[in-house]
Amino acid sequence: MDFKLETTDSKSRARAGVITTDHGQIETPIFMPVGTAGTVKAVHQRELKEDIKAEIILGNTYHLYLRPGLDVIESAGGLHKFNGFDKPMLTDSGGYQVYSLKHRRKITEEGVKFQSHIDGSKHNFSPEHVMDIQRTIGADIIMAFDECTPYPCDLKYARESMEMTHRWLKRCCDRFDQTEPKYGYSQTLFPIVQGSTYHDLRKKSAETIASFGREGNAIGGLSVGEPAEMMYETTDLVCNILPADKPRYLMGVGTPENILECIALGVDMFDCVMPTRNARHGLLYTSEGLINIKNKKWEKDFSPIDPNLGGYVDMAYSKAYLRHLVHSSESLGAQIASVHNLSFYLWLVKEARKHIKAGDFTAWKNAILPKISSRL
Ligand code: PRF
Repeated sequence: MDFKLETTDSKSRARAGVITTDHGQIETPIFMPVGTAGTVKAVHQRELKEDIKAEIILGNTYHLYLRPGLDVIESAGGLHKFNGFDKPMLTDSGGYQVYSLKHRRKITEEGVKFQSHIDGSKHNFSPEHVMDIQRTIGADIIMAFDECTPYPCDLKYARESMEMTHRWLKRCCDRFDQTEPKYGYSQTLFPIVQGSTYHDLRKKSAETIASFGREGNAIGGLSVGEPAEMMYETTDLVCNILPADKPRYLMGVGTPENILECIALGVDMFDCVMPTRNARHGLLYTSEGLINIKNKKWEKDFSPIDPNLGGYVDMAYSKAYLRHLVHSSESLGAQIASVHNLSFYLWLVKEARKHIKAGDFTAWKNAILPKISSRL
């Protein structure tokens, strides 16, 4: 993997760059649609590439390991061959998914014992095992095994958890560096900063993670219920420590506003289930503001979903028709809304990139934020 920084904004710390992987290039800042089980829910690969213009998507170690299982993925020749998406992919390590299981898991120094949410079967994830699994899945960027602390989290727990995440990182790096990719293209490992909302812990974690000298770095443990201001403060502090010449990935973030504010702080990569999950519930992000498409207000609004985006579904379908589909629980409603919301997120980061390069990012951000955050 290679990262070239093209422009750094003079009035904020926003950056524009290009990541190159063996499956192609990613222009940053970028949003990565979430494809938990090897599919971005309700979206075809062709729509991902041609309509949404996704440059990289996410998969989840936890879900893919449980179903379809490594045997199937390895027999297919890796996840790219299995799901037909031939552009870059990233897999999350399971650190967050296992944390979300709450009652079905036990964390020790060795790793995590957990029960499948599918059939209750028992499994173990260790840092070494999670590296092996991600070698078999075969994503271009793979994530270290970490513990994502909840919010709020007491200082003692946060410190001990962070220290364990750092020891796990050493084990991840050792295993990763001793093994080879399985499918003839290269993979890279991103470590994850933790430390809850404690500034001294975050500083320590960012310095430790930076000292590993990997090709990119991630920030975890945020967007877990803390106030947005706290997330921005923590992101700011961490971005000031992580090396400027490597991509920075803020995990699981967030709203369009969160994304623009964190781009301003120096984040290059984002992922979040919000655009797809909200789409399935009828909440649409548009260039004019937020729309609850189920509202009666849209019943006879035959205007296109969002003419400013210029994407296929945004022009081909009206608000009234999409309202009807979502109202009737038609699966096409979820499809159109998901393609639309992801198109909006990708449009937003592309606009951000354009304005970083043009030198007017902050003015553009301040002008667009009230508009896209308003409720129509
Ligand atoms: N760790 C991992 N994945 C994640 C997170 C984390 O802390 C988050 C936190 N928002 C989202 N996804 N491994």
